[in-house]
Amino acid sequence: MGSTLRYLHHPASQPCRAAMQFMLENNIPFEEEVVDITTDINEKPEFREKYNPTGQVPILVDGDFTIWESAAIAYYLSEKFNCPDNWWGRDTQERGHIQQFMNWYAYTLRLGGGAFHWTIFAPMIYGYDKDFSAEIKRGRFLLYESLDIMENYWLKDREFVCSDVISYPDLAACQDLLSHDAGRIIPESVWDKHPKTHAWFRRMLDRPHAKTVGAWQYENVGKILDDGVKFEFKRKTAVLKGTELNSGHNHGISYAGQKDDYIQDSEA
Ligand SMILES: N[C@@H](CCC(=O)N[C@@H](CS)C(=O)NCC(=O)O)C(=O)O
Repeated sequence: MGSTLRYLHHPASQPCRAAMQFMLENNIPFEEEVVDITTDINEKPEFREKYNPTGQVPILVDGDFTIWESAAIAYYLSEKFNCPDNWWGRDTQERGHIQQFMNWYAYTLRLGGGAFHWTIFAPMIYGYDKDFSAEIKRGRFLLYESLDIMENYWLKDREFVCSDVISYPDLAACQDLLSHDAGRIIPESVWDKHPKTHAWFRRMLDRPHAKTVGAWQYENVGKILDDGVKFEFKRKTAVLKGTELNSGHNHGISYAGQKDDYIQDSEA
């Protein structure tokens, strides 16, 4: 199989954990390298040029081949290591459903991660005196709407989100909800309205590798919530990009209403 796979990630990151769980579930050998996204190391031009122009993790380096986007990493590895076909679909319809889920998830459940990010990490990044209630509200709206669709569509009459066997979307969705669980974002009253989703989530958490990749998050978010621990964030930008309402506390990213030379130039 050639060179050692390098997996650049951070354990607080939902997509990083999902692709890592995929590797562990499939006994894929890799070496992990934690990228400290509490700093701006991943925003530096050298990092972006070498690994990923978006600066985000996870990233997989396989010899002289580099790939980013968690689902693409898992798909690539599934092909490379000839993993069992339950992960990316056993037939045309299952494969279609998996693509459907991953497209839906990217702009719903994933962005609902803002509920966690703006509640738990944002105060440490931007300051405890800032008001993130609008971001949190938006995140919760997306999260709860996603839970409704999980309950009434994806898990309506299936054991796993895309079929009767586990597939990659189960890992992706589970790891997003794991952050909310660690951050105690979802009240019991909301879980009670989503019994199938809650039961599926508990089943997913029982998988040994879900526990392995999720341990850091439960431990450290627990310290924040129970012991008032404050992690030092050296960055001044959102860790979960795309969940900001405006750039008042997110330097370097354009937002509605901001003067944007690039757009003006291309319109000229
Ligand atoms: N769609 C991407 C999302 C990756 C992502 O959101 N990574 C976040 C951590 S959860 C990150 O690297 N944040 C640091 C940053 O944006 O600077 C994937 O699935 O890989």
